[in-house]
This record gives sequence, structure tokens and C-alpha cells, in this order.
Amino acid sequence: MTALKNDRFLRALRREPVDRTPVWLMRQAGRYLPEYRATRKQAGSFLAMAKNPDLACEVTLQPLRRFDLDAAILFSDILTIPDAMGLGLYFVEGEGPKFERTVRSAEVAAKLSVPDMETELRYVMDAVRVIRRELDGKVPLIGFSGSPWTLACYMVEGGGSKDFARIKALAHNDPATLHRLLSVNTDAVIAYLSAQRAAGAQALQVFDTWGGVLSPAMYREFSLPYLQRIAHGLERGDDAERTPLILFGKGNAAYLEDLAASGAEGVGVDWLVELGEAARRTGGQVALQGNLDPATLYGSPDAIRRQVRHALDSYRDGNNGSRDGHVFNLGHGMSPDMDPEHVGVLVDEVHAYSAR
Ligand code: 1CP
Repeated sequence: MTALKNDRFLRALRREPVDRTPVWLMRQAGRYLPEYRATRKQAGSFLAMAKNPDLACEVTLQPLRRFDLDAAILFSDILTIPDAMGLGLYFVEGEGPKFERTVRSAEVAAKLSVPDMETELRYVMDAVRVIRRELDGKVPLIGFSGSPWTLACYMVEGGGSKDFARIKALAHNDPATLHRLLSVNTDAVIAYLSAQRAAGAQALQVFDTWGGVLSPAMYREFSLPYLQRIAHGLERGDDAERTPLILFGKGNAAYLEDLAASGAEGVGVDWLVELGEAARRTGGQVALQGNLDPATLYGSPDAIRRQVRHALDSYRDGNNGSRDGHVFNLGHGMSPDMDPEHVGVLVDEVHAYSAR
């Protein structure tokens, strides 16, 4: 494989010095780009695009052609795992993902098993291989998965949810069944991330998007232990060759110390916590990724630059005056109505202001 031409992102995750703070954006490939909408139209649907390695590669690379991003993220979705478990993923226009079958009983949960990565999820591994080849060492490629809890939310609810009523009812009424589901999901996530690593992913991120909807006691029972199992159980090599793992969570501010002690190399945080405070509380144990409010992109270029500088300085102030160990990102994903030009302003300001 060709050597990496830009390894800022991987160096920052190792907390090594870099010339500029690296930056990538969650959902950097997506409907806010006209070229994405064109490819999606050509594919016919989101799923057809995600299941075609060449088209998945094309949309992965689109934001990198426009912006000076320091990492690429595999174009796929977290719901590939439950789909491969047989739940039947489909999309309703304007309503998001849905499942034909749900998991709400002990009987159904008992039948779930870890899908085979090189058959049922081969299209994901093929996409990773094609993207690595086409990137040709430009920047590292991030592979990803949903967290066991976040996947379970969709598997129990049968789609997105506002109140998470069904999965919370299951947690209260039949916790053993939910634990069984979380346990299979954990094994599947470990196998999925391992397979992406073997196919060429150079960093791995777990999205615990819905961990923050749990009370602290329930987070500590239903989400955190499974994230810890992944951080411990996922084989990812040694020292400089180690494939870093980032645990991102929305609403995870209360748990930063636990996440930093989990064994992961990086923790991704949302915008409800000051990065400086997050840095002080994690004390250099991990790299931190974040944490601009995505809605900042609705602001003017000047407002965006101001907020970028604030996040960079907040991190530095909480990290003993050093910018090392920071990966700049949003605190959550981008939205389809955001202005691509504003993304360019953000990325360039991160690099210009953090130059050292
Ligand atoms: O084109 C379209 O209309 C489909 C919209 C879309 C896109 C662009 C979906 C459906 N998934 C994706 C891609 C995607 N999903 C990526 C691509 C890589 C990138 O970041 O550029 C990633 C990392 C995801 C991960 C994902 N999917 C998460 C975790 C991250 C997050 O944003 O919190 C979640 C919760 C999902 C579920 C999902 N898939 C799609 C939608 C619209 C949703 C959210 C539904 C909901 O609100 O519950």
C-alpha cells in the first residue's frame, strides 16, 4: 500500500505533535452537496448507492475534492448490521430508515446472530477496499459502526424515535432480553470493525448517537459497559501501527472520565461541553474530537471563523497550552440544507488558525 501523504489525523489521535489541527466533519458526504444528489439520483436510492462499492467510493471522495479535509469516512450507514441480521432495512422518503421486523421479545432476540462479514456485509468491505485504492494515500480512511445501544434503539423501535418508548419499556420490563440483544450487537460491532480494519480502514469510530437519551444509571447499565467491551475486545495492533478507535457520543459529557479510561484512543464530544473542560477532565488520557455545534454552519463566514477559533483555543487552554491531541469536528452530523461554501470556510480556518 502507498504511504500516507497526510497523517495529521492519525498523529493527533496518538497525541503526537502536528503542523496544524486535523479536521473532518461527521456526515461530510451527503445531500448538502449537489454532486451527492446527482450520484444518488443515478443510483436510484440511498441503499442502492451504499450497496454499490464504486458509488459508495465516489460519494466518499466528493467532499475531499472540494475541501482540504484530513480524513475520509466510509460512505455507508450504521444500520447495515441489523439489516444483515435479517431485519429488512428500507427507507421511506422524508421519514428516514425503517425495519420490516423488530426485536421486542426474548424469542426474537434469542434467534439473532452475528452476520458473516465477508458474505452478508461484503459490500461494505468491498467499498473499504475500493476507497483505499482510490484514495491512494491522500488521507486516512475511517471505518465506523453504530454502538450496541444505538443499533438496539433502531432494532426495537423499528426506525427513528422521538421518545424511545419501546426500548425504554423493554429496559424496564425485560432487561435480560435487552442485554441479550446488546451482547449480540457488541459481538457484531467487534466483528464488523475488525473486518473493516482488515479491508483497509485506518481508524475506527463508534457512533453512540442515542446514549444521551438514557438516565445516568441506565447509561451505565445499557450503553457504557458495551462500549468498554468494544474498546477492550477489538484487536487493533500495537504502538505506532495501532488502528485508533474513537468513541463518539451525543450527550456524553457526564461520562468523559469513563470513556477516557475505556481504552479507546479518542473520544468524540458534542457541543454541550466546553472542549477545554473536556480536555481538563480527561487529562491527556485520550485525544478529543469535536465539537462545533453543526448549526454554526448556518452562521456567516465571520461567525464560523469566530466559533472555530473559540473551540481551538478552548481545547488548548484545557490541554496545558498545547493543541496536540485535538481532532477538529462538529459535535454531530451536518444537515442537507447547509451551504458547502461555509464548510470550506470552517476547514480553512481550522488549518490557518492552528498552524504551528
Ligand atoms: O441520502 C439520503 O437521503 C440518506 C441520508 C443518509 C446518509 C447520507 C442516511 C440515512 N445515512 C447516511 C450516511 C451515513 N450515516 C454516514 C456517512 C458518512 C459520512 O459521515 O459522511 C454515517 C457515518 C452514518 C451514520 C448514521 N446513520 C448514524 C450515526 C451518526 C449520526 O448522525 O448520529 C445514525 C443515527 C444513522 C441512522 C440514519 N441513517 C440515515 C438517516 C437519515 C439516519 C438517522 C435517522 C434518525 O434520525 O433516527
